Amino acid sequence: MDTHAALYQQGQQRLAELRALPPINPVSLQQKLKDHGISRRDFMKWSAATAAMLALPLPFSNLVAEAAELADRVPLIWLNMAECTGCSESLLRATTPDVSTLIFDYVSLEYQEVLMAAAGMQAEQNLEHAISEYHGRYLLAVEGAVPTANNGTFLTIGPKATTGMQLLQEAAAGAAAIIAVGTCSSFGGVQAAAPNPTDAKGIHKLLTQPVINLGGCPPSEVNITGTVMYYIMFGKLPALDMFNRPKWAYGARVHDNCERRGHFDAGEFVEVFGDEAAKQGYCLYKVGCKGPYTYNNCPTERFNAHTSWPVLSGHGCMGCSEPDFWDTMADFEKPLGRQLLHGLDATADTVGAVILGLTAVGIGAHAIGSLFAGTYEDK
Ligand code: FSX
Ligand code: SF4
Ligand code: F3S
Repeated sequence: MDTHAALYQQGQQRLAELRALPPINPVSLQQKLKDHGISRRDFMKWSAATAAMLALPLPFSNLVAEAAELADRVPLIWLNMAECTGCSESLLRATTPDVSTLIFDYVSLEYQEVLMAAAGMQAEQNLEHAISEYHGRYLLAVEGAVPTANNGTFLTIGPKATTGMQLLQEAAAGAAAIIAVGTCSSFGGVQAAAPNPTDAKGIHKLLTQPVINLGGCPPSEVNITGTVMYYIMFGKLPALDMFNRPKWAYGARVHDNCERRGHFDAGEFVEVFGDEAAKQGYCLYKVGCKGPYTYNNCPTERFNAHTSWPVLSGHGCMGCSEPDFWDTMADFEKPLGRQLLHGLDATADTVGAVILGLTAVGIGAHAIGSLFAGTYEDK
């Protein structure tokens, strides 16, 4: 049996198991869609687009649709550690709710500090209840890095001043799968930037279970929803890259799908922000774009209900989905070429050719990336 047929069968089996569980949400997804004026046709279009985004062939769109309808059978606990809440914002950014945001509204979101009405003791009780009631069944999403210095006391949460470290351990113990939402939770992010006074860490460094890392500061709402959908559909992790990021989202370089790539290849660069070249939409490499070293689907999926992404809005990619980007990708408005390609004395005018040359001899950006992000495996 080919792999897609086997995967389809796995999905069918998983969804049958979920269907046998009682619904947690009293209102069905169909009703919710109807209430928001989203037609069945739009929903099926969304299902087909989601299947395509997950690199699955068209027949899988039926599974996506069914998984969306069963999304409330998988309880979701979302913890906020040390971060700016941009990940939650990214998810909620759509001005008019589209299917992705509605599904998030529909999943059984048991605990989410930004969205829930409860506060104080009540919030804490909700969390304790969800952890014990759904032990072994819930999906755990964690946003933010975990400060570990001083026994974790740089971050305490709730009325009992539980440290982030403790809370993470307690919630992770009963989780069926764990998603690190954003670069902070995946790799430490801005909290872990040098000199990292609180010894902040990505959650995988504190856990023994596998963690799916969704790099991005913040990650797009499609990468968050797509990952949740994949888990609901198959009950397992998707194929992951060397930094445990889903390949369907982080498998290609920003640079390779960028709409300004033709200008890069033609040597047409913005020299300073606001110049004539900027007005023409030329390449932003010389003003610091890190797209050649960054893996993410921003150019194809974009943000804010697919409306825009950093390069389209006129600023270079900052490499925000890569480990340690605050330290390794800075200065954000200067090319990295000189530091990276030491010895080659690459001027910004020739660096395009140099990067292309390296690719041609088989040294891809992943290899370059791993030179300065190689600490990932050291726990
Ligand atoms: Fe902020 Fe999330 Fe950046 Fe971090 O995003 S957008 S600092 S990845 O944890 O809230
Ligand atoms: Fe696009 Fe940046 Fe690559 Fe230029 S360097 S083509 S702006 S990703
Ligand atoms: Fe981040 Fe670059 Fe995308 S800065 S949002 S990975 S374009």
